[in-house]
Amino acid sequence: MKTMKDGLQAATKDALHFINGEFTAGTSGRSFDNISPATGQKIGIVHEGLKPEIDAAVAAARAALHGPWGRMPQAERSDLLHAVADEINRRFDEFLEAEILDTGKPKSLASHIDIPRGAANFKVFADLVKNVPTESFMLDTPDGNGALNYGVRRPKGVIGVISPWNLPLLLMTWKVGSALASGNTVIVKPSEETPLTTTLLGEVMNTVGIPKGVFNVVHGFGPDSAGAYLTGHPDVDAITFTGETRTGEIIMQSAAKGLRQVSMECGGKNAGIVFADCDMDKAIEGTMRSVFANCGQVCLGTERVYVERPIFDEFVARLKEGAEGLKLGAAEDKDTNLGPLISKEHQEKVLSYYKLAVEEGATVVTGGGVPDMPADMQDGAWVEPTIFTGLPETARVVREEIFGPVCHITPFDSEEEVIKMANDTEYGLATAIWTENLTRAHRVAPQIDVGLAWVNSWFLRDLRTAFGGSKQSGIGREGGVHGLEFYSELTNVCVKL
Ligand code: NAD
Ligand code: 6OD
Repeated sequence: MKTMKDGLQAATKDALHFINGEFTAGTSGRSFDNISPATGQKIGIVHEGLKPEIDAAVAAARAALHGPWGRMPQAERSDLLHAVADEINRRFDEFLEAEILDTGKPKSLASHIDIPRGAANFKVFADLVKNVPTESFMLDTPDGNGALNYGVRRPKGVIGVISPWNLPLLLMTWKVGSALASGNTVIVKPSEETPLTTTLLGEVMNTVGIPKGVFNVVHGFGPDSAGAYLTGHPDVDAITFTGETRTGEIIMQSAAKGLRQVSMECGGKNAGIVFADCDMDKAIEGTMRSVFANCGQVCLGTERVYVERPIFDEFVARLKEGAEGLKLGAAEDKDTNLGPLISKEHQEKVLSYYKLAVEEGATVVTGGGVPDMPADMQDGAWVEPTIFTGLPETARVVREEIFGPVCHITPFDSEEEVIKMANDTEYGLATAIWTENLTRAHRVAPQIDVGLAWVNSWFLRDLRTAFGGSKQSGIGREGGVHGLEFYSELTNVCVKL
């Protein structure tokens, strides 16, 4: 395993685009610095792609659809995707190091979630695509002979993938795995904050023999940069996006031209619901993770916690104790369980909410500021894990997505009241319900207007199931057969007998 020092040296190599199987700096002549969120130091440069790079990537992806990839039998394609997963696992330490450099997240987290899921996302969809049937119907006809209808799935074509920075490899491969398994070709525009693992994946694609042009990467920003050129490109057949709701709205406008389909996985302001009949140890452990994991930068994370009044004080005291026990520090330190935020800009945003909470009248149970860090990390994007209480449901801190290691805890008195409070949001991504009364769990879960409802767990993922959100948390579902539906065109063949 390389040390962080070696890694820093290695990462000073440029993050290049990957177009038609070749690494290239492109022709824009533009680049920007890749900054470590843990130290504030430059760790490399990233080449910025503009229209020419997107045009080249789209042309390569289109050509690949008509080349060996398009002609390949499904089983062979699935085997290649298994090989991609195996190669990610073989180069596990390199992916881990790249992800840690870009995000500063604890190694313990990235090695258990980000990198293994990066590999699993290829295996699951490679297997699934071989086992999902399509519909068929016999139709009566006046002559009595009937007609046979059956569905045939075809790749949708060239897919634009726009991914965020919080779980860079995991969220990008979540889309790419499903898209490639369905026979499409892709152009990925990873977040400008986290270019490294997506770039490394280009090497993996070449090593295992994925044909040129099937997987392309163009780096850059959103507006007036690679992101906007990709989503506005007329030869991109569909766009899959994960990121902020406001960005999703802009991308939908681009996609409207030419009626191109979108899949949107966007923001959340998720409620945790803790009933007095919960197993308190489980509820605290789960809520600690759902609030603070990945420094709170998880779309599924809990930012609003509702606790039934008889256990409110005990719950708040125990969550406070947990938050104060978190260890912020270097990614490779095995005791570290909280990393930095992704950037100084995001730090400013989170700190502005910490300030706003106080202005809105919150009680600061713990945190609320910038922690004291060792000298080499003082320029990093660190914030304290934070808990607030005492705000009304109308407070901005209770309504707006913060995306940091922070929650607000509110007491409730009845099931009916908490369902109403949980649903009083413009978002609808996820909830986590804590109760030992499973009848209650089955009754409450479907009444929360979200795409994902966990009971006595959080972020427990079966990749065969539907993933996505309602209201402003997204459009559509990916995962399992739902992903295959988005990434395929279904032709109904009607044969008159
Ligand atoms: P973001 O919307 O700022 O950026 C996401 C991606 O969109 C980046 O690659 C960015 O460069 C690109 N982009 C920005 N403007 C664009 C434009 N005009 N055209 C094309 N591309 C553009 O989001 P972020 O800050 O990277 O991620 C955090 C957000 O993502 C949070 O709101 C979080 O809830 C959400 N998120 C949702 C899910 C989910 O599955 N629902 C998962 C992870 C993150
Ligand atoms: O687990 C997944 O497949 C997934 N899309 C997780 C999203 C996490 C959001 O930050």
